[in-house]
Amino acid sequence: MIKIEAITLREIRMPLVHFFETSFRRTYDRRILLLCLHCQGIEAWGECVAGEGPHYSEESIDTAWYVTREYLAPAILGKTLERGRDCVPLFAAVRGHRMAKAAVENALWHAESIQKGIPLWKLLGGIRAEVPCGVSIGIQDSVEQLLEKIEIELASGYQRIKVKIKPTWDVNVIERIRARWPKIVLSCDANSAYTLEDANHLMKLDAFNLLMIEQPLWSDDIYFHARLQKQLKTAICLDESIRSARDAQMAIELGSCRIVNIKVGRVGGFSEAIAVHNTCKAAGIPVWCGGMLESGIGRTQNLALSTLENFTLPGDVSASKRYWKEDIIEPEVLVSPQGTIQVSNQVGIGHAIRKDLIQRLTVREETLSAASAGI
Ligand code: OSB
Ligand code: MG
Repeated sequence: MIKIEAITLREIRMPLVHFFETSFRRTYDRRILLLCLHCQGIEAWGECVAGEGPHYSEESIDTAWYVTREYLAPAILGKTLERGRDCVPLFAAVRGHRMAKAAVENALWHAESIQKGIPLWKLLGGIRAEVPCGVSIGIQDSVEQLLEKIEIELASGYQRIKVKIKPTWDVNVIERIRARWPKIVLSCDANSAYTLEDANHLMKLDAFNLLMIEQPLWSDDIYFHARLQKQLKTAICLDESIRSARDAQMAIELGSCRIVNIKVGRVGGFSEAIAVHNTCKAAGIPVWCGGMLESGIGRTQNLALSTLENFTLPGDVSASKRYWKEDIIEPEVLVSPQGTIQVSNQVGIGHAIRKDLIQRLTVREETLSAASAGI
């Protein structure tokens, strides 16, 4: 039983070791919303993966703060839940805001794993303790810089390289990468930078033996991706478009993709992420775990999810040091020379949370209790 006595919201600021550029935005510093549940002596954590602004999705850390304070926290404060997933029906009256919901739900699963004295990954139903990893490399100022970065990541052992593309940084760039490394496992991610009118241009990518092309078209589209997949030899992987198991079912039935990227924040929490995983597994569609430049808390929760059976492709789960000079967990996430991460067998997320460091990084903090919520 988990009794939720109070919820602390806090915003931390963490500068990225290197800027990260997608087709929609370049980011230098992260503003991260962390959430801590206080449950009769248990402190359980969640990370909201919403961005600084509404660019990847409609949500931002400010909308998540608002929705959590006004709607999600009042729905659970003072209540006693048996399992983490029991919050889902309590949040049903709030439409969307999946990243906000996920932060709360994931913290509840963390609480449940601590209370049961087991690792979070086992509570989720994971079956492997070693997770294969890939990296996502943003758009750089020059192709030379990108090649240099790829060289470093390959030397670290990463099993798959994914590069971000956009209309002026695509076929030309992939061609250069393939000329240098004909055999590596390579994919690209457009973050919705194209339309169907670009189909002929995108078909040029078929020459480069890519593992997949991620989210080429509109972030809310499933139907037109099916039209594009019919023309492309390369597998399409959907990211932004898949917000639920029902979306995954639709995409699979229409033939919109052959691979699915699962981000636990994008689909609204661990229970929906498991449902997406199961839908894909039943249809023979492999999945992998996406990333959102998470701090150690979100990163270890992604790792826990990646231990489920159908996560057969290397995910965007990579070492803490690729993003942060100092991570907020201890030990930080480390990657083996074979490009894998060993998942901890300790209770909960399996890493200690550096509360002193979190406190120093905090720029805003608010604690909600049953009394403050007027319950
Ligand atoms: O589309 O996968 C994406 C980061 C921010 C927003 C969207 C995406 C990404 C990444 C980064 O690709 C993956 C990571 O955290 O390493
Ligand atoms: Mg993506």
